[in-house]
Amino acid sequence: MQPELISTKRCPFVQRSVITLDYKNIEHKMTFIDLDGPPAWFNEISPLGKVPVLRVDNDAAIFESAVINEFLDDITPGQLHPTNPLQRAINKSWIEFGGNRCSLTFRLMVAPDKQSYDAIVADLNASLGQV
Ligand SMILES: N[C@@H](CCC(=O)N[C@@H](CS)C(=O)NCC(=O)O)C(=O)O
Repeated sequence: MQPELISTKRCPFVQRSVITLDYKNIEHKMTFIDLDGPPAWFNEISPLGKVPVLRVDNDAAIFESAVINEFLDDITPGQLHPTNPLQRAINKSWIEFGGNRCSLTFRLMVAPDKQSYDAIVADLNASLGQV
């Protein structure tokens, strides 16, 4: 059975799981929900009430985009992570870094005013400098 990614439009965390699904050519179903009024079934499978959630075999649900991506990598050929433990750890460090930048991107979308928006843009630009 195809995995099902529970999503909302314009979520940077969902996007990184979609990138992994596409990169690894995994057939999947996308289900979009409204986070302002999520359906009851979503609250039952999502412990934090956040997207993305990956439903597998219509039964188990995995949350946290980085963990979803690691699972998708594990179940398909051609590993995205290096096998060398040190290189693998460095990879995971940058994944963590990326997740924090996803949070900034999300905060950008919900910034209450221009001043907050500009401060987040400055943070993001500084991050790109670090990369
Ligand atoms: N660390 C989580 C973050 C997911 C997240 O914050 N998603 C946002 C949408 S972009 C969300 O569902 N927010 C709903 C809420 O906080 O109630 C991940 O990587 O999946």
